[in-house]
Amino acid sequence: MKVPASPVRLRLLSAALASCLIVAPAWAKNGEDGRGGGPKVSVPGGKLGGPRATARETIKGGIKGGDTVSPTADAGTSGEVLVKLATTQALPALLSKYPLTLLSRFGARPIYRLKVIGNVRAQDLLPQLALEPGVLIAEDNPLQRSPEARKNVAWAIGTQQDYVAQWGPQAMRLAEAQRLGAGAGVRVAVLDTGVDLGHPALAGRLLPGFDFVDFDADPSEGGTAGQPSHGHGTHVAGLVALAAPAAKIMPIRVLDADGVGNAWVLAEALLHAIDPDGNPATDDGAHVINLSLGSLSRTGVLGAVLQIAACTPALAGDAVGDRSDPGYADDEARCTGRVGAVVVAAAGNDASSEIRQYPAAEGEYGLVPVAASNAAGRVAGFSNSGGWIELAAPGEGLTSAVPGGYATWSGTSMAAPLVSGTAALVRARFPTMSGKDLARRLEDSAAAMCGTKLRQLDAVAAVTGARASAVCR
Ligand SMILES: [Ca+2]
Ligand SMILES: [Ca+2]
Repeated sequence: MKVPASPVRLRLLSAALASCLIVAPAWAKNGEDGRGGGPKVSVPGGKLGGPRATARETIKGGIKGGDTVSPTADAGTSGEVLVKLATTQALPALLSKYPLTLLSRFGARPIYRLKVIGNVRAQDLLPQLALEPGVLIAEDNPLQRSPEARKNVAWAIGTQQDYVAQWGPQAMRLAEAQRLGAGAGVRVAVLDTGVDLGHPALAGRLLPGFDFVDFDADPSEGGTAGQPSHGHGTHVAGLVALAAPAAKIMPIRVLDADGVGNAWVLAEALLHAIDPDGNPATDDGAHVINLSLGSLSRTGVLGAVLQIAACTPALAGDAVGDRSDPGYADDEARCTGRVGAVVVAAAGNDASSEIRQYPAAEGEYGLVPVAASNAAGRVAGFSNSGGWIELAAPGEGLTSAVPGGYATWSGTSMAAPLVSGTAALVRARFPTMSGKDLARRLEDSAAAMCGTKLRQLDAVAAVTGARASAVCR
């Protein structure tokens, strides 16, 4: 088991929601408080240290700190800098020239989390760092949130009956797809607020996970029902289980009960998901990774880690894709003769065709951004819908598990796990299909929707490879 070396600092949202009335049954076992660290502030926007050629498209004009989205902008974690270097040898020179100290490192890879010492501000160092020889990426460490936490979308109590019979699975033709297979043998990692490990909806479905918030092996949900994202991970995991009942779920806690984490923790968790035992020779990693979270700040380090997860070929000299340092040997070994993971990411709840939520909008191969649709077959009013998104899945008024029972929730966070579960159904039938091809298949097989260029997830078409209806319904 890889255990990260340093504690993570989380920023707590001040907005508390008086939401959820909840009665804890005997099988609910929470009580842990997931909070850590103090309030931290205000480093705007991620910055890439070099030109960035993305795999699928060149993304222009991401949201930057200070833009008009300030109420929802994601500040960086205070005084921290993430760097990706060309070689490990480049680090000592940086540490001697700048007021920086090493907090942690990604295994043997030349990717580091650094702390700024003294009164210097991280954002003042970034432009200089980016110009140093051997520095491929220098950026801050932006907060990551569940999109529902960012928009204060709470859940309402639901029932087990609502869970097993609801509109979403019907709209994506799930029952018919499951007659062809239920996802056996596939591992789906859920990087979220943790899960209720004792929830009946997840019984027999869970693999060992990890808690990157508290750094322990117990990824139970933290906090209490009054906190805006308490239950988020359990809800998401329940929807994966609904879509792929025979798949196994690896719960990894990266967000606290307020739905907040940061980019470094997310990157560490992604690496854990693809290789939980830290041995590239053993095939124990997730085939599908669900990210019902994000940030308005783009980060090159997360892009690099997504490429590692998807086994995207290295690209020497490219800020994100360069893996020429020997520190990436394990990544090459893991990908040799195996296919990469597919990463499914919520597109965000900003009701915008302009705003991009990252990492969903990173534009990497093997990454599927997911918008939310509603029961009328339209894009949900809260969902992002820009041209960088192709796929929508049911995400409005979905019932799933929460600690202590069931709840109905709306968000792109709920749409993503239905896509992840469908990806598991496809992966079970085609174990050698690459993450890149699987992502493409989910999008290409989707059904036309009226009034939008987005297409709706069709589980049957995804599994069979047929093209779904081109006529909107
Ligand atoms: Ca824990
Ligand atoms: Ca392994």
